[in-house]
Amino acid sequence: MRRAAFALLVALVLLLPLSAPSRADGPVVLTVTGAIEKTNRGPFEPFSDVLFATLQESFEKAYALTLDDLGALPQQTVEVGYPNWPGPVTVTGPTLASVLDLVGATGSQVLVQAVDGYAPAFKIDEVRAGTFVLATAQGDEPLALGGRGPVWLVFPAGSYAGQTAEDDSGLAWAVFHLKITAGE
Ligand SMILES: Nc1nc2c(c(=O)[nH]1)N[C@H]1C(S)=C(S)[C@@H](COP(=O)(O)O)O[C@H]1N2
Ligand SMILES: [Mo]
Repeated sequence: MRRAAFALLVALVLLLPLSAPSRADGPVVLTVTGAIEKTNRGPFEPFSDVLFATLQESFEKAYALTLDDLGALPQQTVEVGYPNWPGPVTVTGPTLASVLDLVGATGSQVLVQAVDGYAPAFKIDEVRAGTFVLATAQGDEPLALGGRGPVWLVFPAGSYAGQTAEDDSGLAWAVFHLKITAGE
């Protein structure tokens, strides 16, 4: 009996690492940090997390996603245009809200940070009420790093209070980091 209990304990300990949410194949393209309930990797590590270090970002909790992870979420296609663009674009990807749900975001603000350090912030209430897409493809073409990809935040005009029809400034391209905070 005691041996059976011990065997059960060993089995449980061996299974523990498997209970963390797993990650689909391929390189991580997006990492969510901050006020989140779920994690699938460890805290900030300065040598490997070098882009975070360069942008003076650090974190305790993080959830890393590959393109396959993003592709496994429900996909939303939107056509969006702004006056300074050559024309409307049709992009596809998971909604920002679905990624916030996946990681159990508990804060009220999300900072959407791109590889060049560009980092607009949005109220999570407005993100949930609107159509904010973490686009990974334009038409049938995956978005390229060097172009607007691999992840481009796309939303139509009027998506947050005060956004004018001309203002496409919050549409961050080459997004690699979502930071969830309590907000102001
Ligand atoms: N990564 C990143 N995304 C960005 C920016 C930026 O500097 N870096 N500029 C923003 C601004 S201010 C505008 S107006 C739009 C359009 O800029 P673009 O012409 O460079 O696409 O992209 C937004 N997304
Ligand atoms: Mo801009």
